Amino acid sequence: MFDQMSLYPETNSRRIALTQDGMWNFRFDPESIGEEQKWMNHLDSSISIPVPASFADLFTDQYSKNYCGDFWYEKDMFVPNFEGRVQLRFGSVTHRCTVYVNGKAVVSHEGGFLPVLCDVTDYVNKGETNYIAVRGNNELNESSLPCGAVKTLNDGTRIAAPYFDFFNYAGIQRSVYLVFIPEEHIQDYNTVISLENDKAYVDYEVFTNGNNDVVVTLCDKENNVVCKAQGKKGQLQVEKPHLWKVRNAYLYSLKIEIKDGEKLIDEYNAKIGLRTVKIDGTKILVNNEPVYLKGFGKHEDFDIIGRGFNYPLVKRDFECMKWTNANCFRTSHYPYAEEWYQFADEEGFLIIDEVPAVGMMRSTHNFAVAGMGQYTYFFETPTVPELLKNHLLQVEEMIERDKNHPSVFAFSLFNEPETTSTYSHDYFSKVFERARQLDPQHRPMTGAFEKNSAPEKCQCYMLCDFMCLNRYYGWYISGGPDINDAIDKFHDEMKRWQAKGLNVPFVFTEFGTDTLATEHKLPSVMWSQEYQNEYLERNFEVFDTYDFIQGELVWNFADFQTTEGIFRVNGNKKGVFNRERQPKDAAFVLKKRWADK
Ligand code: BDP
Repeated sequence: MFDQMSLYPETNSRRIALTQDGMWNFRFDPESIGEEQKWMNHLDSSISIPVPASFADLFTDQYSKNYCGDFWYEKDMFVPNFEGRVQLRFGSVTHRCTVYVNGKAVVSHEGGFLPVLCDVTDYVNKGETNYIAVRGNNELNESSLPCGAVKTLNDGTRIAAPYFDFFNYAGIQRSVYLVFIPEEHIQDYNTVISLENDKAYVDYEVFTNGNNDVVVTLCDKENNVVCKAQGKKGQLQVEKPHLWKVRNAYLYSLKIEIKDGEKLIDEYNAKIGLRTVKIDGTKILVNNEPVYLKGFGKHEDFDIIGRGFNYPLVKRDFECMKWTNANCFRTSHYPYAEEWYQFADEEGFLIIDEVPAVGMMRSTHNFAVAGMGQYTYFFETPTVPELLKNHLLQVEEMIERDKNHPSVFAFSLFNEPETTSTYSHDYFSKVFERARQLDPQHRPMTGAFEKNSAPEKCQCYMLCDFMCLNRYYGWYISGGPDINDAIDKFHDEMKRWQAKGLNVPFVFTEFGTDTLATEHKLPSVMWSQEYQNEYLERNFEVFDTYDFIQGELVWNFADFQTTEGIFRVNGNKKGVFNRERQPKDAAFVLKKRWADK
């Protein structure tokens, strides 16, 4: 339980959330002199920059785009003379930051994809303008998540060398709120749902920092009171519940109040969905009914704003996903802005929520090395204890933030690490153990494995409640005219998994081809739209052969930006949609298949 960490800011009769999005002042600090020169008191020679947004694609020069190091944001912020505690909440600052208020450091935070919360009550002057400064940093190393390195060019310029295949976007990429909450307040809550006969039970726990009583009220969509309970811990019973169903969601509102007799001390209004999730043999069950996962691995990625949060983009992405008849996506390769999960709750999408544990393989070309069977050591290096500390921290923060979303049905604790050594087993055992302790809903835990994690070699598959495989048979392995060989190899691997008799569901969390929306060719060639279609159809043949395969999430929903290199044509083009969210031909193939799958 983190004080307020998981509670999305809201305005109600006891709380006020004021957005601080807009233009902030900004400056790069390549020599890291800001701290010494007291930029937290005043930022000279700054420029205006929008929040939320990644800074990289706002500029027209190389240096700013690829900037790697410290950077500062600052803002004069009027703090009204409202009652209660004052907090500043950043949806995220990538990859790490220190927040200063009126020149004083309040909080430092590691990790670029989860909220940064600062209690600034003792630092602000209410009824006045206050000076807020943020020192950010976007360097990559092997003890932070995601993993990578910093490369220094001959002229001294430093650039990021990610061990992962997406652009190292950074900045204040999500919304910022100034929040007022009462002194005695709701800090957090847990809900656990169970179903029996025609009833749903919500076992809840509310955490507060005081001793007054808690009242919990569940209302339906029309705002009718369904049931009430009193106490910090208890159970709500719902007769004839409207279940939260996949692609047919129903959300109840859960009002949590702290009361001193009749006096209302604090209030928080959440949305919850009544649903259960379970793995039963090779089936994924939602409300005890089997679900086949159809959808995508995604990125938070768009032209100009980079990884910056943007409501219209969320809306468009959900509309496109719905149009393809999808029901699921993975937040590859990091937890997304909270608003994505709120939409998924409403739209009935399932989410595999992924921690930013990507790049845990010493290679900048994971995707290529993966096919070659080469050992890419990682977990025997001296930075591992520090990495593990960060990994556990991010798992904690992710589960704390997302644990009450009905859409989140599983947590993914890694993407494509080295998993063939006993070191990797020791490392991930600790990560899984911690994650299992933290999730009140006991959701399935998993991780996405690349091809080196073969059935005979992988030391980590046994940690997972269901298996997630990233496979590129017909792309990185035996592509183009060799596709028949690729499919033989694919069957061969699946038969070897089958022989292990794991009795768990297998989901393909990645498969796909780079495809240029401009290319058409008969017969098909790699990179043409025809090849993407053929590749998908051939992969489906394999999926449909084994009944333990219970899901297919295509890589990727849309084209996205990556580091430059000979493997990428202005980014990764494996999108089923292009970066502007218009369909390639493959989108129609999926729409047709998923209509009756
Ligand atoms: C996998 C990675 C993913 C890449 C993808 C690809 O998990 O991040 O973008 O392959 O090569 O290695 O397109």
